[in-house]
Amino acid sequence: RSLVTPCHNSNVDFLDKYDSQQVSLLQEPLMVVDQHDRIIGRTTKKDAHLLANIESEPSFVHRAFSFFLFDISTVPSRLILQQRSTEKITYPNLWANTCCSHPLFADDEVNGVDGVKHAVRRRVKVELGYELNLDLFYLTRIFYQARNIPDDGIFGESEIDYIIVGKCKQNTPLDFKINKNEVQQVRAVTLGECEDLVKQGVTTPWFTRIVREGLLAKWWSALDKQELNKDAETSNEI
Ligand code: DMA
Ligand code: MN
Repeated sequence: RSLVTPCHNSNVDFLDKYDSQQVSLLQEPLMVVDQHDRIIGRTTKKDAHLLANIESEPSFVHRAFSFFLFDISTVPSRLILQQRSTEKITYPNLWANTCCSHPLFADDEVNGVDGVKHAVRRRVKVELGYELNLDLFYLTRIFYQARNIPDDGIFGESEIDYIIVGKCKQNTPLDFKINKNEVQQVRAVTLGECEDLVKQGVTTPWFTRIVREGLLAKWWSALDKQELNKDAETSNEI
């Protein structure tokens, strides 16, 4: 298969209830990948997130990223969290890591870890109004599926998610110019405060899982030990 574009639900009538700016972004071209994260086709953000497509073809998976920016100028260090805007079609109003989105099916974003880092810089600029002039590190990839929250019966997620980390040494939130259509607010929080937000039930499913499974704590301790000075090896393990 060179092209995978399931379209069970291609009419746009049901999109009327969502924010028009967010609806227009559903036309973005995304990569469809196999279980080893090899690119096997191209789809749209809309088709990639339609539950009808995900549920009828569980192997219909797209490439995504989750970016974690740590402010290491304080002790303890802090992670920048964002609260998603009310306008987001998926997971509105919930708290998550610094920035999440998708590398596009486009020349400068299809090329593995480098392509994903390009997407991280692009989306941090769009969502937070911030030029990321610092090194980014690739840690691992996670396979992730979920229904939307609140569950609209229309959208969900089915993706291979690249975990990308950055370290900064300034009071970064003050430098952000947040895009209100994407983000309500940002906060710099300790690991304990992340765990509290998860307990309150106000975090996205992927962030909740990363915290509950101890992954965030593991990544955080790698920062403190200064271990994070290069990309992890990419392997076929996902
Ligand atoms: C999608 O994030 C990526 C993950 C890891 C769930 P998103 O819904 O914030 O994407 P976008 O900002 O492009 O709408
Ligand atoms: Mn996605």
